[in-house]
Amino acid sequence: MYGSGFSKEKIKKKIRAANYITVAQIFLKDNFLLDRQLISDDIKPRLLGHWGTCPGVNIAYNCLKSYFDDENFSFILGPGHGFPALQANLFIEGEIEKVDKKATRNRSGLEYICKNFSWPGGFPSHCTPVTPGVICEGGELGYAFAMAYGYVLGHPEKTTAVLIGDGEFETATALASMNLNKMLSGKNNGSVLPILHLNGYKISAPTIAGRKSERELNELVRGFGFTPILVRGDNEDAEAAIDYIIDDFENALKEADEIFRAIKRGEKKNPPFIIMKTDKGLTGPEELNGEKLRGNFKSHQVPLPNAKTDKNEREILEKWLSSYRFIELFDEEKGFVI
Ligand SMILES: Cc1ncc(C[n+]2csc(CCOP(=O)(O)OP(=O)(O)O)c2C)c(N)n1
Ligand SMILES: [Mg+2]
Repeated sequence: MYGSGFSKEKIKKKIRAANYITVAQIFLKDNFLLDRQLISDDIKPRLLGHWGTCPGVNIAYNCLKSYFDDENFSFILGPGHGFPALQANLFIEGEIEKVDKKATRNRSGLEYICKNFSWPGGFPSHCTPVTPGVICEGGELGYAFAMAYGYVLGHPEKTTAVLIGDGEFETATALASMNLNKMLSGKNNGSVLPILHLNGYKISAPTIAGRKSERELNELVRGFGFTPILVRGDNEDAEAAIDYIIDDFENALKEADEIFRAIKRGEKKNPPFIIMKTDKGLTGPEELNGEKLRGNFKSHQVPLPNAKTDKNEREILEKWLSSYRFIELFDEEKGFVI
């Protein structure tokens, strides 16, 4: 039923490629493959988008898709503001090209995707039904969890993983939905795998879950009838963080899978609930003018807001983009070499 193709090296490359395309969508209107040094004209005139959540989305998406590789698996994204990440992954997989002939997986398609993100007449800034596989207008947090349960209702063959932000976890709808496993668990329905993205921050402040001790958060999750499983990538070095979190993810998914199978056999078990701990804006710039960006609310939207006019910010952006070594992963004619 489940794939055995969980290749860490491949997942790392996919995450690097998705992170690069995420950042390129937010900032660039030209020079998408960094053929030359970034200049002001390469930067979009109005910078929009939400970076902070995206690296976590790219990690979860690629670990899950590598583990659950069958048609009965689906992924539900709570933070619709993480659209650049979703779009990046769908582009890499060729799903955008299926509905939009210009989104070819070569240089011209990459340019098209990046230039038209949050651009007049182009792609939106949040998930919307024009995106393949999306049925809801993104922007209002809280419903993802309930949707996941609705999706598997009466479909024991289905598994869905639902990613919710720790800010979203403060909404009434998401918190009330924590009770749904009491009604919808069991062998007649499918399996829901909630993943709480514990990046510690919402728009401009810390989250309550982010300030709880590990023990207190685990007990909260247990109290709702789940089995908490922690995956973490909060090391100082971004590449090391991703390395750790992929290993943790693989173990967590195996554990979750075993619990789901036991529930399907009719055993009484509390379903799994993954807590994914990462820095907000992981792999992004660490600081700007002495202010912390990575692992802080300041990475929520556009972390280098003056990249068009400020040479220093532009240089940080160029270093940031280059850190993904995208050119090793992409052939401008043949597309992705991952
Ligand atoms: C119901 C609702 N309330 C408020 C907002 C405004 N809003 C947009 S993003 C955001 C923060 C989300 O934080 P979190 O869920 O932790 O996501 P992160 O970006 O940290 O992954 C908020 C409050 C919203 N979109 N929907
Ligand atoms: Mg958050």
